[in-house]
Amino acid sequence: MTRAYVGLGANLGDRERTLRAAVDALGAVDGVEVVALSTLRETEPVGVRGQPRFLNGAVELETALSARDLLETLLVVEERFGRIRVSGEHAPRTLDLDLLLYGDEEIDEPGLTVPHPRLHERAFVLEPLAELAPGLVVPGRGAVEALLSGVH
Ligand code: GSY
Repeated sequence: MTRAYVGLGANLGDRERTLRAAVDALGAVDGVEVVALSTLRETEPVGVRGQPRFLNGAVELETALSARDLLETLLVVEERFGRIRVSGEHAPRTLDLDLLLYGDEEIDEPGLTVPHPRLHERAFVLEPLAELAPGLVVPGRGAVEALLSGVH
């Protein structure tokens, strides 16, 4: 079993309802157990202009799935909740599930980069991670609190 962390985001529709339903859907998958859900917080859009505010959080999982199978599961759940990948990665989204961490592994394969490549520079990801796992070390980057102090 591997401890994994998934980033949650939404800026369209009933954001809280969608995020909570997505977490329930993840917990219903064979080989995935939801350990904890962070606070869901409203955040200003980062790196995109003219978009609605996001609701962001993170979920801590214990999983028997490989990182690749977990990623595929996230994509299936995103699609189930209406994520349509049309206008590139900067379009508003009903649901965004990002694989942030998979144990202490560093993976760099086509379509699968763990830790998530922008995790260390995003407060909207680091804050819920620090809430779930104080003292967590992001492989290759360092302690989550230190990363967080660098983005504030
Ligand atoms: O990568 C996630 C999508 N995203 C977000 C987000 O989830 N929250 C905030 N606050 N800004 C964002 N910009 C992008 S792109």
